[in-house]
Amino acid sequence: MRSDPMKSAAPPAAARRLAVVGTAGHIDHGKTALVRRLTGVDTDRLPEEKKRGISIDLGFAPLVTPAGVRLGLVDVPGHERFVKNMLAGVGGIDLVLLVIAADEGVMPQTREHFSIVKLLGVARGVIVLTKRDLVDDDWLALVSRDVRALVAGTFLEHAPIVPFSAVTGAGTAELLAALDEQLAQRTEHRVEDAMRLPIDRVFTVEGFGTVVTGTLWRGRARTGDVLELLPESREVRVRRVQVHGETMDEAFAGQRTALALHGVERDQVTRGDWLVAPGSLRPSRVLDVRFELLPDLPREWKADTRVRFHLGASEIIGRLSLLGPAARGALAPGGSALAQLRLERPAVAARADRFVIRSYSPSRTVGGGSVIEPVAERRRRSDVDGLDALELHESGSLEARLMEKLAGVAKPTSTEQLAQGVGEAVPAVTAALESLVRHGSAVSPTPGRWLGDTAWHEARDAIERAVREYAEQHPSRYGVMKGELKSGLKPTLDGGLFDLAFASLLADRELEQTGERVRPGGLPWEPPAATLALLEKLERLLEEGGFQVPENDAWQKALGTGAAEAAGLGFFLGRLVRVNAELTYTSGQIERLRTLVAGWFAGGHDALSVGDFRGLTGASRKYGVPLLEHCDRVGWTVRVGDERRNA
Ligand SMILES: Nc1nc2c(ncn2[C@@H]2O[C@H](COP(=O)(O)OP(=O)(O)OP(=O)(O)O)[C@@H](O)[C@H]2O)c(=O)[nH]1
Ligand SMILES: [Mg+2]
Repeated sequence: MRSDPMKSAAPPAAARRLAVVGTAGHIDHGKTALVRRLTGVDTDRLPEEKKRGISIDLGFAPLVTPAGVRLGLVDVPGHERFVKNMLAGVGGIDLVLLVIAADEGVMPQTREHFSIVKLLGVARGVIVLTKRDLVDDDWLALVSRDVRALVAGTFLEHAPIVPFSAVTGAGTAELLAALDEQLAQRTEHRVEDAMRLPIDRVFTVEGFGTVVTGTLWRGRARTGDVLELLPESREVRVRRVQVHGETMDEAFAGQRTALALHGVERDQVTRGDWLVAPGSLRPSRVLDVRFELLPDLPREWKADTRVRFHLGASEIIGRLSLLGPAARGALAPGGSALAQLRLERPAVAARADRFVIRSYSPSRTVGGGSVIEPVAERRRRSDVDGLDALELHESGSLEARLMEKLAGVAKPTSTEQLAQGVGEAVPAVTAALESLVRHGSAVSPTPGRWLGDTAWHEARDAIERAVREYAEQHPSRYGVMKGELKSGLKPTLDGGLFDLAFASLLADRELEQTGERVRPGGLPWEPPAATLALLEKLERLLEEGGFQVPENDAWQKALGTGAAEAAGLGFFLGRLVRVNAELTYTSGQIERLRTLVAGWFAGGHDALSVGDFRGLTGASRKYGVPLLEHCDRVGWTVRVGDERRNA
């Protein structure tokens, strides 16, 4: 069920004018006051927030910048106990407002929040020195210098620093201008990718049931869309889409989005769950990652440690085990290592997702990193096998990563499966695979399926070899039966791949097929003279007694070794005919039989009995019955009671 396409779809141009901006900074530094000054929205809505005068959970407010960019502002709490909530809000933001009170300067959560946005790979930001009204110019200059030192060598190195006062409004215009200037340089949202939204709030709305909100990370969400709720893997349908309280037909990546869902109860969803395009992501408790330890930690990091893993709006407890050389020692501050996360609950991750790691207790941010393999196999820490592949998967080109996925897979894999395996969108993966095919590294034996070049050639070689060997071992047979060939190769060759490789060998004339028999292409077939001689001898034996032929075991004994071979050749050449399990005739005898039967009916007879048949052919009942049944089978006669009629 899709909404009217004429009504929906703000063009992608409109989607380009969307962004999500998050605050960050120490408690009481004026984040909420700043958001209120810019938007008029008080994001401290909870009674406890009002009572204590601090933010506890996330707050949201819309803002249209002077340049017309529609922003969703996410206001985060600064208190060290609520960093967890802060983390749930900053995933997916385009820009950070690093808020530092001019009177207090850089404080512990200034550093921690700054570390978090760095670890999450937030690409741009504006530094706001709030409470400008409380300090003089000299002090402001001093604090500015401190801040420059803090951000030196980071993504905020050249970020504008805007002095601001929520009380007087000083700096508002400069702040908005700085926002627009920074947003103009940001990378575009992946509107066409598979939809993905981390859920940061869940509530119910009278008449609409369960509503979830989050920053739409990728893709679009439309009324009527069927989505998958993960990690539960529950199918849900979008009943209504809202952006900042306004009902829309469609929301795009880069928007704060509220979705009313059909198919799920309020208590079946929690912060940290995900909504994704069905089948696009798989939950897993085991992930392979690149882990980076913060440089300002006071001590080394142990190789196997209980941690809190933060991705999107989720916090999951688990163990982080360093892999490879680091597994035997510890990681020094500022270092990085391949690592495996083994979590208590499944995470929903994609390759290259950035995450944050906090120590279990006391909770503090210690590092983070990026996901390499979102659905990994458990491995022992000391196990170094496959670490090369993991490194390749981390930083290799898309082509190299695809080749790595194709290697060792003995049947064609779909584009979708490969895209999931390498964690990239289908169009990019298709293009890379096509380029691999052009360079001869991969093949597409059927549209939309792919195979490494090696596996493909191995499959073709295996078939060709089997056909050749059969032809050599059985020179008197035209070739191997196709079914026998396929089942013989089955243990090592996937049936679907056999069909594709077989068809391509026929098309290339590497093989020739006659009826069900297959032999090497371009190799003229000549049955061995000895077998032919034996066949002629058999034909003479069969014809000696008119229609009263010797039974199969009789002539087999008479001919000795090679009898079966000779008979097989006779059947293949059409010189012998099997009438029943005991009786074999030559094609000449069967031809004479046909002439006699046709003559009988042509002579004015209506019916042919077994007695008549004996008179006609001189064959006793023992031969007459099977021969007449043969006539029925091939359609020369029709049986009516005990008699035959002309067909
Ligand atoms: N004089 C002055 N006071 C300010 C300014 N901005 C905020 N304040 C005051 O500082 C206190 C804290 O402001 P908030 O905006 O709640 O601080 P916050 O950063 O949101 O705090 P948390 O969310 O708890 O981390 C409040 O009493 C504000 O009135 C400012 O620019 N000038
Ligand atoms: Mg606040």
